[in-house]
Amino acid sequence: MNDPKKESDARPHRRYNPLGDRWVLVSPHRDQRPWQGQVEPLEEAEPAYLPECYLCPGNERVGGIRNPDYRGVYVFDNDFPALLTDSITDESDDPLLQQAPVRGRCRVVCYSPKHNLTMAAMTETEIVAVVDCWAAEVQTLGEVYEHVQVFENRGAAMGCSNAHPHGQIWALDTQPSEVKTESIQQHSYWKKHGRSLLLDYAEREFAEQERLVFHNKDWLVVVPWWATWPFETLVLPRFSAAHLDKLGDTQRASLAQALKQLLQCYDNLFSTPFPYSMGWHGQPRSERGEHWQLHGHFYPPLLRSASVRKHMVGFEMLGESQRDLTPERAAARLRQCRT
Ligand code: H2U
Ligand code: ZN
Repeated sequence: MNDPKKESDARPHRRYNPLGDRWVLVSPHRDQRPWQGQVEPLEEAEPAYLPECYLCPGNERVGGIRNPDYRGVYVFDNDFPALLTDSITDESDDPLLQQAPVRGRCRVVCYSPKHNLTMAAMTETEIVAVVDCWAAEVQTLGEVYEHVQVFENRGAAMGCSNAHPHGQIWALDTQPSEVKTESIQQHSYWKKHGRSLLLDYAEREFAEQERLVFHNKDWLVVVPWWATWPFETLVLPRFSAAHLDKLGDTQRASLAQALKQLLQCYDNLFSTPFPYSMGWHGQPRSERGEHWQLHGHFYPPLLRSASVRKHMVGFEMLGESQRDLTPERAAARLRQCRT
């Protein structure tokens, strides 16, 4: 009989994402196709303090508020929040033109006062301070809001407006679509198997090894079986954890180590500050039971060099996501970039 792993390294197939309930088309035979399209601009080195940066200490933001002379992590209310504590009152369940109110709060987190620092270059102690800030925000906002989305857009390729190391937190009184799907999927897996989908998945990936990028005693970083972005990764706790605020001190320290290692691999891969969108999914406020497991998603757009990115267009907009490079090969390439 053919070895299915060998076949999936050379022939088209689809893989299922049980967390997101969707399929991805994998076309490994197409990995070497030529590229003559758009190239991404290279990012230029910047100084540790930039007078015109609205996130640097002591500078005035666009709305007129001045940042304090902060020395560590600094978090503030977004001056241009996508969500307000106020929403519409004319809710409608019209089957065609449905609308619903939404209330929330948006925050901005500066990881460091140094404009040109990246998380990969921060010390593990400095990264723990960022994790502590995320955890504190998840805890306070999670007492009021259904879902707290911690995320970061890094690099111009991901539409990030500013190189200063920072992320965002949007808290809202409902589960956004991606989170709702993950709630449903994790709950139905729990009902069927009496176990956590992502704890089972973490065990499976650790046993198989081939999609593993980094691991320590608490965390795994894998290119998931169902990855859609070329070098997408999933950060998985190897223990049961509902959300960031539930992590103990040693788990935060080992997470800082995992994040630093991953981000170094990313930056080394194409010898460029790797752009990405990343974010944490944890248990929403109203979810009960043990099905929900904390995890981090990294979605980087680069495909084959610092200047060539993947575009999710054509068949991907009209059919489903598609990739050429297999997750196994992507993981092997990231592993080779470890320092
Ligand atoms: P991104 O670079 O990830 O888009 O984040 C920048 C955020 O900072 C963005 O949400 C906010 C923007 O609304 N911002 C302020 O809150 N104050 C400012 O003075 C400028 C930008
Ligand atoms: Zn700055």
